[in-house]
Parts: sequence; C-alpha cells; structure tokens
Amino acid sequence: MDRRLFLKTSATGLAGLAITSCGGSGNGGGMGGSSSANPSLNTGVFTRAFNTPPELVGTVDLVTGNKVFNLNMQTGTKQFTGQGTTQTMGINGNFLAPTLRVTKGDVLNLNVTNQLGQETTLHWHGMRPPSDMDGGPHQKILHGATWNAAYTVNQRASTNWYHPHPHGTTAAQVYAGLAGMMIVDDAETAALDLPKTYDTDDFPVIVQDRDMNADGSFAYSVTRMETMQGKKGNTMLVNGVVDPVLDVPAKEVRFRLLNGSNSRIYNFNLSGGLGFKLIANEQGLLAAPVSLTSITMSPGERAEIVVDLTAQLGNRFTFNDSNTGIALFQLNVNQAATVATTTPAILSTTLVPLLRSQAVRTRQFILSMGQGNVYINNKQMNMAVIDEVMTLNQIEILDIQNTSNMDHNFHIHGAHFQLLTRNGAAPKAFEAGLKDTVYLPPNSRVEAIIQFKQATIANAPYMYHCHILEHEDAGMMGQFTVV
Ligand SMILES: [Cu+2]
Repeated sequence: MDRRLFLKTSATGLAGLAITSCGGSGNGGGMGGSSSANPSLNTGVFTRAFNTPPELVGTVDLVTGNKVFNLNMQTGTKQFTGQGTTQTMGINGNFLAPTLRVTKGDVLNLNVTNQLGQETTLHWHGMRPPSDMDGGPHQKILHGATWNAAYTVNQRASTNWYHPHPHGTTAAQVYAGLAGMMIVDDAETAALDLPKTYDTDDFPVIVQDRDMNADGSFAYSVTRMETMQGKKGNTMLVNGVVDPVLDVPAKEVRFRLLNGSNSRIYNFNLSGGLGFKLIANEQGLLAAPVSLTSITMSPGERAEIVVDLTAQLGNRFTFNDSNTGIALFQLNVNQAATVATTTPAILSTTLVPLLRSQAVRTRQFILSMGQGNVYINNKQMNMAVIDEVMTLNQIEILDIQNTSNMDHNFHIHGAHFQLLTRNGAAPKAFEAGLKDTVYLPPNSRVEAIIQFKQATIANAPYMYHCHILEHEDAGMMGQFTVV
C-alpha cells in the first residue's frame, strides 16, 4: 500500500476516536517526532478495582453439539481517569472483550456482528482455524454484517487472543479497544495442580499503553514518526483500567500475561524482587517451569506465570515495567487461601521438539526499514500477491532477521514454531516451547523451526507480519499459502 493511501485510510479509521482537549496543551502533542509527549497518568497509587473480563463459555447447540458464541463489535464511550470521555470500541461492551473459554476438540461457531460503522475483520491470534476462518484481511466483515467463523479447536491448552486484522486499520481498531483473550483448555493441563480458577487464582492481564490527555481521554494521533517508531503512550492500562488493585489469596496465583499494546515492549517484574515461575508461553505449557525475576514481552506475545504468595498474607506487591519504571497494578494479598496448589516440577511430556536435521530448507525473512517505509524481504503487503508458498507438512527453518535500528517482531498465522537460535546462540529457557510471535530487537536474528500442518483454502492465504501494529498497517506483512 502506498504511503499516502495508508495515511488516508488510517485517518478514516481514526475518525471515530475523540481527540479532546488536544489543542493548546503546550506539550507538543507528539509533534516533532517524539513518540508521546503526554506524561504518564499512572500514579503509583492503586485505587480502582482490577477488572477481570467476563468469561464466555458459549452455548451448546442441542442439535449439533457446537459451541456458539455471539460477538458484537460495537462502539462506545469510556472514562479512564478524570473527566475526559473517549470514544471506544469493544466486543459485547464498551472496551475490550469477554474472555472466550474453549476446550480442545470443541467445534466453535463464532457469530461476529460488525456494528462499528466501518469495515473490520476478527482474527483468532494463536488459534489454528482453516485459513478462511482465520479472520485475516481477506475475511472482511462489512458494517451491519455477521460473519460466522466455524472451526474445531485442534491445539493444546494455551492463552490466545482475538483482535481485528483489516489491512491498514488494525492499529486504530485495536487501540480503540478491540481485543480479548481466548483460552484453550485440555486434559493435560486439567490434570495438573496449577492455579486454574478464573478470577480467583487465575487472572488475565492484558497490558496496553495509551497516549492520554491530562483528563484521561485518548490523545490519538499518528504522526509519520509515530508510525515508524510505533504508536506509544505513557499511560498503562491493565484490562482497560489505570492503576488497578487486585485482591488475591495467599497461595499460588497464575497470571496470563498478554502484551496487547500496539507497539510497546515491556520488561515485567514484581516489586521486592519477588520471583515467579513461567509455565507457558504462546502455545501452551513448557516442559518444566522456568524460574524468573523478569520477562520481556513484545506485542502479541503471551506468557503464563505463577507467583507464589503463600507466605505473603497481609503484604502488597506491584507489577512493574522496568522499561518505563511504571507500576501497572498492585497485588493485595488480603485473603487466607482455602485451597492450595503446588505447581509441579514437570508440566508437559507432550512437547516434541522439531530438530534442525528434519528441516528440508531455510526460508529467509528480512525485516527492514528505509526512507520512512517498512518492509519484509524488501516488499510491502499487497493483498493481490502471494509472497510465499509453503509445502504441507514440510519442516522448515525460518531465518528471521531485523536489519533495522528499531524494534520489530514476527508473528505467523496458522502454525507455531520453536526457536533454534537467537543471535547464533541457544535461546533462553523462557523462549523454549511453542511460539507464534517472537521479538526481534534492533539488528538481531532468530532461527525458528516450523511445520505447516494446515493446507490453505482458495483465496484465503495466511499472514506473517510484524505485530507492531503501525508497521503491520504500513505494509510490514506478507501472505502465504500451504499446498
Ligand atoms: Cu515492525
């Protein structure tokens, strides 16, 4: 897509967002190239209730046995802090979306109605539906229309998410609030002694940053520089709330972390040096827990962590981002536990690593920037061009290189991968396991091994792209078929 067209469609996409009190603020409003001039509204004082999105388990169709979900993509308004009101988008609500809860083997019937007043799509990030049910840029939903996505859950337990994916306007729609979690359960995880009671000891944590005016309304603008750097704001939301406090029992607590931001990279930790165990990344359980004191996450990545608060009754901790120094939410350990859990030392015996020796070819993806544009393999997304043709069931190495001086990452649809190397060395333990999104810091390289197990449907290619959404919209995306 050419640059002017991109800016034009972006502006259209943003038309529904209020830009209130943006004049005369005296802080530059992001002009002049810095990514966000508005100061953070995070206060370090946690007064708002933690928001756990409602869980939607679907209704069982008595004839087919399918699980039916009705999802309404709608507009709304919301006050985040102060008196400022922002026009928002949400699913079955004003901002964000319900957590969809499904089980391996379920046949899903997702009825998605678009009431946004603009074209959209709805993509199941991390799920593995047939390509015509993927919700990518080709499965357009016009305003007023309902799209039915029907597919069988054919993957292990994992924390996934869903968000719009229309080419050129994804960033604005996600920023306005269209994002939700999609959790898959299976027998392997059900049998483990892990925290697993939703909203009691198992919590979604969707982290997003927003550029906010002093009154808490969104100061949405995307300058050319912001497009190149990725839109960032200095105010952090957790499940759509600024400065929330979460009351938790004195036991192991599980957090399903999602970096749902357009472009910000976080490095999360807990106050007081409190460590945690990483038990899963994007595509489910690791073989064994990995003890960490911090974790880096780029947009679209997920991580499930267990924090042991058994001996912490009466104490409070903050969950922080060390990249900005901002405390995102507070844990208030104020309840005695009624049931304990003990995270096992072995989590999964079903992870079968793909081996370099099994790969029949290496396919290169070069993420680059130049003259204010973003590229993969020196090309920009063209809806009419198939960039790569994969062979069904073939095992390949993806050699992914960021040759620019800025952050990127790489997400692929319809398949998952394992890292072989990062900058020539073995990947760190926290990047073990199955992934669908991987961070590429400036001038870095990863090798990932992958098998394409799902043939594409005609006229419905899968996507690969940078998940910095401004980059994706600007064309840092390609399409592939599996035949
Ligand atoms: Cu990028």
